[in-house]
Amino acid sequence: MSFMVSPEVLRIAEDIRNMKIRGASYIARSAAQALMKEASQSKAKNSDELIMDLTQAARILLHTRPTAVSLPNAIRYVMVRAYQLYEKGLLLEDLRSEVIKVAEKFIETSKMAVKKIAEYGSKRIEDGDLVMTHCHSTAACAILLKAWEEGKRFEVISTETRPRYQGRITASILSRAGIPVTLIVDSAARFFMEKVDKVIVGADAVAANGAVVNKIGTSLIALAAHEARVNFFVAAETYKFSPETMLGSLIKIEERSPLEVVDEKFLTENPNLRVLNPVFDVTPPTYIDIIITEKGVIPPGAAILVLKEEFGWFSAVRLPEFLKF
Ligand code: RUB
Repeated sequence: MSFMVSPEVLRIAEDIRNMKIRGASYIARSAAQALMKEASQSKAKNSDELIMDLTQAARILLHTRPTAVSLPNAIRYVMVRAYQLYEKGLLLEDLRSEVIKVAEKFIETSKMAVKKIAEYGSKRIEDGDLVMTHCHSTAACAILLKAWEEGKRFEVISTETRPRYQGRITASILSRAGIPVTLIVDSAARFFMEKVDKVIVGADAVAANGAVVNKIGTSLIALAAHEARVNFFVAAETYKFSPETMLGSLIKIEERSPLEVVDEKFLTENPNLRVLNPVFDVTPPTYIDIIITEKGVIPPGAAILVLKEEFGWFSAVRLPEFLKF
């Protein structure tokens, strides 16, 4: 029996955990890539051992970060097919190469989805717009970059996104492309909202009722946008929709170390102080105008239909045991 996952899988899992690999779509593609590495590098002597090695790799990857639904969905995409092929009786080398193909297909589909979202989303950007965004979403950035490439002229406000400052990544990417960008502290979002024409953010997860889970602070920005009657758009590939929420599961909100917020010295000097660091929040569907997916633009209320099309009504109960948290 082999049951030793490849060092590449452990490295990718660690990079997801410590956020060297971050952002829901990059996390999903990296997980698929890790399974691909496992398939190609596993020392399994037969297909039984290979499927066990893949399962172990999948389990390690699943427990790296809890909120981005793209991660279990990417793993489900590869592993459900891997199990089907294994049960069909594929021999070791055939199973190996088929799993590699499936993982490659997921990565390709994910990249295409972002392209499509950029196409659909850029149509919503108009000349003269002031667009606010939060955190760093490759899908939201792709929309803005596409619109700029198409010749639309607009400005962007990017929140810095405490405590990890992913907003600086957004500001840097967009401004390097020539887009005028203003970087603001997160708490200034409402101050600027009256001048904003639309908000575009990404998503880590979309629930069956159309609620969107994204970087902490997103729901406050949505609230401010709602108050100011500013459109609030979400850019999300369909593999960020959570089938588990069809059966009432709640999406787990990741809590990270207080040391991302304050330093060790501050904690030692204030021993009675508690610092909490939830890194995502839930924006209710009532504050969301549209969700831009690669299949088209939908109102949040149609999230359940996307889930039904992707996974079927009873998908969650059919999940393989190892994918259940
Ligand atoms: C990133 C974040 C992004 C979504 C969407 O959080 O909240 O808005 O993941 O990103 P973190 P994308 O930095 O904690 O991973 O559109 O690139 O999938």
